[in-house]
Parts: sequence; structure tokens; C-alpha cells
Amino acid sequence: MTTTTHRSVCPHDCPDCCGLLVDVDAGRVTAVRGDPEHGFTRGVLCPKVSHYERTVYAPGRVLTPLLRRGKKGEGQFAPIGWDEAVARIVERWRAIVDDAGGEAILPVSYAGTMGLIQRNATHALFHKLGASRLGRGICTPAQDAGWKQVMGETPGPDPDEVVASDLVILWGIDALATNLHFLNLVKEARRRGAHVVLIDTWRQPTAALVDQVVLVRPGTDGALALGMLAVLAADGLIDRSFVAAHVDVDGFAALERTALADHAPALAAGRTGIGAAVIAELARRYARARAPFIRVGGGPFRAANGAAALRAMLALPAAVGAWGKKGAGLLASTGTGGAVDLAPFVREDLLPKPTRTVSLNQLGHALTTLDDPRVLSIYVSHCNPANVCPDQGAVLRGLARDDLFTVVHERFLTDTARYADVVLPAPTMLETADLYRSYGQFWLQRTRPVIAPLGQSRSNWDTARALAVALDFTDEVFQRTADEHIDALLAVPSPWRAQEDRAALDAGTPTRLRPPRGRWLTPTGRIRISPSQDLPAFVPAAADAVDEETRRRYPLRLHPAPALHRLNSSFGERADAADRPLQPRPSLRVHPSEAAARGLVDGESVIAENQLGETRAQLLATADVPPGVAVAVGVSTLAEAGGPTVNVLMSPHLTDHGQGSTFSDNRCQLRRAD
Ligand SMILES: Nc1nc2c(c(=O)[nH]1)N[C@H]1C(S)=C(S)[C@@H](COP(=O)(O)OP(=O)(O)OC[C@H]3O[C@@H](n4cnc5c(=O)[nH]c(N)nc54)[C@H](O)[C@@H]3O)O[C@H]1N2
Ligand SMILES: Nc1nc2c(c(=O)[nH]1)N[C@H]1C(S)=C(S)[C@@H](COP(=O)(O)OP(=O)(O)OC[C@H]3O[C@@H](n4cnc5c(=O)[nH]c(N)nc54)[C@H](O)[C@@H]3O)O[C@H]1N2
Ligand code: SF4
Ligand SMILES: [Mo]
Repeated sequence: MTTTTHRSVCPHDCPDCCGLLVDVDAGRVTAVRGDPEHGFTRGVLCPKVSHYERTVYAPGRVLTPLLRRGKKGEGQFAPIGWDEAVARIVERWRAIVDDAGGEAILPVSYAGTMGLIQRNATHALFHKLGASRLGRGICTPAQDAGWKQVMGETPGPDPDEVVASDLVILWGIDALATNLHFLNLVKEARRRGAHVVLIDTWRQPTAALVDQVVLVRPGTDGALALGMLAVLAADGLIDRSFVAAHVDVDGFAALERTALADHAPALAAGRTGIGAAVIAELARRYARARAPFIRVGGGPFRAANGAAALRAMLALPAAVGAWGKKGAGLLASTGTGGAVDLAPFVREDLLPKPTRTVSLNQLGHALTTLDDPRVLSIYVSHCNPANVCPDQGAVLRGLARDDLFTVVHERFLTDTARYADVVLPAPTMLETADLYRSYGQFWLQRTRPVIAPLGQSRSNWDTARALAVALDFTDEVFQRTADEHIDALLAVPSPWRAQEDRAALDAGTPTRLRPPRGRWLTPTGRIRISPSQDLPAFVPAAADAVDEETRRRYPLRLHPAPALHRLNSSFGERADAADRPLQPRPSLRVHPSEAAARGLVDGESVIAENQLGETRAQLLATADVPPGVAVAVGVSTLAEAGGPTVNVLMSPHLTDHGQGSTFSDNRCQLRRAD
């Protein structure tokens, strides 16, 4: 047999956005490797995506449309044809629109695929239907909002440059699991002499690869940043000429005064649990570094004070003039949104009238309580709300409603799909065309299908088109193929892309973007320390602002952390013999003293509870977690947890800005199971 090799891209919600090489024999994928010619990912893949052929051909792939036979949630289905599936959906939607209006329909999509076409494929359809809009703030919108307030549209620094740094701070990021290629560059910087610090709530796996671990109380990163700023101000370590030339001078002066008065290390120590001497030493080290690079993850910003925390952190590189030095700065997201304008594909203008926005973080409320109109149908695509949303108890009650018409477009029979009335089969990225940009690097890549869609699976875009045609929507947007849309999007010039790169892009070659550099893309042309006169302040997280009684009943500060062998709810399909570590038992990590105080022992089955519900997990007693904290690694299925998962304990409360999720900002208590 002859093997052919094709380029593709990893579609998962990961900052690295790896270039792939895919071997195909007689129409079948035989191997998936890293593309050594990709300028950022350089031929290396994480353990999840190497052997992706096992995901493509996993026994659990949904390969035909399915119609529900049993009760919602049972997972009993019978195969039907696409024509019947589309006809049933369209008939039901027409009746709902007539009776209750388009807003009774809600699209539920997120980041199962990050390809610009497939991820955004359903928007035009639901705009045209006049459906409710989904607020997709489940990840880090508070971080984005904090960045925007201070840095405006300025892109993030180049991750490649971290090799030139002499002080790297990994702040609330488990880079070993979630940002492997950046971590490899940090290792290179370390080989060249850089000091690497990890700031997290526990000694997570990346801790083994750094020089110094600083443990901060959950939700107090803003206090730590302001405490460091107070040291810089008191010790005369501020780069006055940088501030004068680039920063909102009055705002910075006011922030300095506030930091000195209210955030001196002794005060910051009380809030963060970090010794005053450690805060002072870290601040001095930061100021004296030639090129200090901060890389933040998501954890610190999924809290009620998330945007405030990033704003406080962004005062640090401004204070020491890190910006503009090679190998220095603060990376949250590379911010490549300007590279491709999606407006002609997403077609907001098709909305017949403004409609309400429903937060994905409050889907449980939307499905159980929201009225006027009640949500009567959801269309779930590249999202797994039964497993990933907070307030899981309400989400599951909502999904169980008999009068809710649920369509789920999926690759696998997820917990969400088990509640569907109609399941539609979705392909993997190797079966579709797309265009990928990243939030962790500066490369753009176009892909074409490497193999034909398996079974009767259809891409998100082809499915949206089929529904649009059946609804008699004749707008031009629904007439183009995915490839034609990519051509049209790339035909619109962007300062981020050079025209001469087009041929390489069309050939599927990873292509370097050209982020605008050399000025602050803010309304004032300066780094804005105090947009609209409000200073970055330390506000306690929601779970720290509770009354004494709540604190006593639920003494542990609970937050999630990423799993090495899963990506959110994805990769459970690989739980076969060859990939056993992909099937972990849901667990909760606490300090041995917390276990002992409750008469619990390492490894036993416990119930974790709070005011929202309870879940069962295996207790892992480990000194990696400080007293007072409980860490839930990974996203589990209902079957693995034997009932609701840890997300039943996660509050639907939203962040200070950006309507973000607050997964990091919760409490619980533990007791022995049975
Ligand atoms: N406990 C806990 N909960 C969490 C998190 C956590 O760490 N812990 N993380 C949170 C975060 S940061 C996020 S971003 C969210 C993520 O939430 P989601 O975006 O919902 O999670 P994923 O598991 O990445 O993807 C969902 C589904 O997309 C499907 N899919 C993949 N490709 C395609 C495709 O081309 N078409 C279709 N139709 N489907 C496809 C996959 O099979 C998968 O079931 O979860 C949040 N929830
Ligand atoms: N293997 C793997 N890779 C992934 C994912 C995955 O689930 N698994 N998820 C993908 C997605 S959607 C995303 S958004 C990214 C997320 O990538 P990361 O940012 O690495 O992951 P987070 O889940 O946000 O958690 C990061 C760290 O924040 C810590 N943390 C929680 N609360 C606080 C706090 O208050 N302060 C501080 N300093 N630290 C805190 C947690 O302990 C954790 O170690 O990774 C992506 N890549
Ligand atoms: S999940 Fe991330 S590291 Fe793994 S292959 Fe995909 S982009 Fe690369
Ligand atoms: Mo995320």
C-alpha cells in the first residue's frame, strides 16, 4: 500500500494549536504526528493527540443520525436518515417560532473545535432564526476584559521570545498539561540561566520543573500583585522613564499611592498567605531582572475578582518597563482576533431584531427558570454542557425536561447527547476543511479534509447549511461551501497577513502572522492603569466574601485544575486498554491534615458537598495541596462519578467583568461516603 502524508491542525481548545502530519493508507488514517516544519510546535505533540487515529476510529463514534427511544438521559436511540432528522428538527422549530417566537430556541456551542469555520458555523443560522444568543463566557472572559481595559487591542507578546528571558513567572497555569510548547521554550530559557517561578494554589505537576513555587490563597492574586507593586514603589524600583513615556501617568501615580498605603507586604501577606519577605524578594527579583516574562493561565481569572486580578498584574510590567524588552512582558492571550474578520461568515445582521443573551454559565437557570419565552429547544454543537457547565444539578434538571426539544451534534455519545431527542453525527478535524488561528502563538493555517467523513457524519458547517436550506433560508452565506468561505475570508486584507503569504496558506503551510507592534492600541495610546478613573483594587473573591456560617459549613476553598490526559470533557473515548490513563476516577486532592481532621484516609470514597449539591469522589490526601484548599483535577462523566460530577458544586455566579465563569471561586465540605 502507498502511504500519503497530509498536513492538518489540532482543533482542540489549547493555546498551542499544533501543526499535524497525517499518514493515510487506502483512505484510512494510520498515524498522526507533529509537523516538524511548524514554526511554534516544531513536530512535538502532547500525549492526547498523538495516536489521534484512535479517536477517529474509536468504537464510540456516532456515525448516523439518531432518534431518542428511551427516557432522556438513558442513551437509548435508533438510527434514522439525515433527511428524516432534518425534517423533524425543522418541523419542530417552525412550530416553536410560530407559538413562542425565535427566542424560545437557544444555540449552545463552545470550543470542541477551534477552527474558525466549524466553531462559528451555527451563528448565521441562529441569527436568521431570531434565536436567543448564547453568552460564551465559560473560559476566561474576565482575563480578556482586564487586558482590554489596560492594554486595549494590543496583541500579547511573542511566546517564542521567552527563551531570552532571565526570569519567567508561570502564574496560575499548568503548562505541562496545557501549554506544552511554551513550557519547552521556558525549559530552554532555564537552561540558559533563567530563574523560573510558579505561582499557584498548590504544587501542581508543573511545580516539578521550576526553581521556585509560591503558593497563594485562591482568589488573592490581585493582592499579591499589588503587594509586589508596593515593594517596587517603596524601594525606588520603578522605571520612571518608561512610565512617563508609555503609561497613563496620573493613574499610575494614584495606584502607587494606593499600593503603598493598603498593600504593603505585611498586609498582602495576610490576604495571600505568602510571607511578607517572600513577596518582597519576588518583587525585587522581578524589578532587577533584565527581561522578566509573566505567563498567566486561566485559574486566577475564573473568580468574581478575575478582571481586577489581571489589571493588578498588568501594573507590574508597566512599572518596571518590561514591555519592549526582548523576552519580557505579560502573556495572557496572544490576541490574534484581528487576523481574520469573521463578520461576513457570522452575519449578525441577519438577526431580525435584537434578542436576549443567555449565559452558558447559567444554562441551568435558563433551562429550568427563565421565562418569557421559556427555552423550548436547544441545539448543542461542539460543546458538552452536561459535563462542563457550572451548576450541573440545574443543567441536568433542565436537560431532562420532556418539553425541551434537544438536538446534539456530536462525535461521541456524551452525557449531553444522551439527553438529546435527535443526535447528529459530527466528524473529526481530519474530515473537514478549516482555518486556524491560535490564542497562544502567531501562526495561521488552512486545512483541507484528509479523509472522507466517517459514516454519515457531516461537519458543523454542512449541517448548518442543510438546516438553513430546509428552513428555506436563501441568503448567500448559506450557499457557499466551507472552502468558499475560507477563500472569501482570506480575500479581505488584514494588516496581520501579508498578501504574498496567501499561496502558502492555500497550500496548507503554517504561515506566520504579523501582529501590529510598536504602539499601544488603546484609546489614549498609553497603557491605561485607570480606565475611567477606577484603579485596580483588591476585591475578595465571592467564596471569601461569605458569612461565618457558610465558612464554617463549607470550610474548603474548591477549584478545578486541568488533567494531563483529557482536554476538558474530550478524550474519554480513548479509555481503552492502550490508553488507560485517559480514564481517571474522579478525585479530590486535600492536605493530609484536612483528611485527618475528618477521620478520612487517602484513597477512600468521599462525598463533597455545598449549598448547590453533592458529588462522590476518591479522596487523595497529599501535601502538594495546602490546608484549606480542595482541588478537582479534570472533567469527569456522570458514569465515572456515579452521579453528578464536581461541577454540581460550581456556582453560576459571574465575574466582575466579561460575564465569565467562577469555577475557581467555590467552597465545599467533605464527609465519608455511605
Ligand atoms: N470541572 C471543570 N469544568 C470545566 C473546566 C474544568 O477545568 N473543570 N474547564 C472549563 C473550560 S476552561 C472550558 S473552555 C469549558 C469547555 O467546554 P467544551 O468546549 O464544551 O469542552 P470540550 O470537551 O473541549 O468539547 C466539547 C465537545 O465538542 C465535541 N466536538 C469536537 N469537535 C467537534 C466538531 O467538529 N463538531 C461537533 N459538533 N462537535 C465536536 C467533542 O466531542 C466534545 O464532546 O469547560 C469548562 N468546564
Ligand atoms: N491537558 C489539558 N490541556 C488543556 C485543557 C485541559 O483540560 N487539559 N483545557 C484547555 C482549556 S479550555 C484552557 S482554558 C486551558 C487552561 O489552561 P491553564 O490555565 O493551565 O488551566 P486552568 O484550568 O485555568 O488552571 C491553571 C492553574 O490555575 C490554578 N489556580 C486555580 N485558582 C487559582 C488562583 O486563584 N490563583 C492561582 N495563582 N492559581 C489558581 C490551578 O491550580 C491550575 O494549576 O488549557 C487548555 N488545555
Ligand atoms: S491539545 Fe494542544 S498540545 Fe496537544 S496536539 Fe492539540 S494543540 Fe498540540
Ligand atoms: Mo477554557
